[in-house]
Amino acid sequence: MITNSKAFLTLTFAMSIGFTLTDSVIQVASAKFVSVPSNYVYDTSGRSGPVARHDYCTNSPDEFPNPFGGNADFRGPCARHDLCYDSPTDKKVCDVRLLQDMRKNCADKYSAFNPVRSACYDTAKIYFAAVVVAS
Ligand SMILES: [Ca+2]
Repeated sequence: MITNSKAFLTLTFAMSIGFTLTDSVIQVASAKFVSVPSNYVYDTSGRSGPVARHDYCTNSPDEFPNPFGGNADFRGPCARHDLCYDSPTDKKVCDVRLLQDMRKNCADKYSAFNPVRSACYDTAKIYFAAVVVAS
């Protein structure tokens, strides 16, 4: 698990190499649940795609661990991120999309009035920072 100070450092690093995480970049219009695509084959044996490991979130947990109830599911966003890396799409576009997709699943799971939603958003940002550093 990534500590908060490491998350801060990685996030600062992500922003220093050209990411600008303004609200307009990460805010999403709809909170529709992002599922695992039907063409995604889960495989933990190693490098399964041309670039990405098809193991959902690789070095991070596949869910936001809600201490008060149900977890938000990040498998769909991570699976789409893996497929995006294997496509010609720019990595930065894939990374921002991952953040947007995780936020969608946070918003799908927790209402706007639930404080767990913002904790889930924070976790999404940490994951985002982690993939940026790992790539
Ligand atoms: Ca992966």
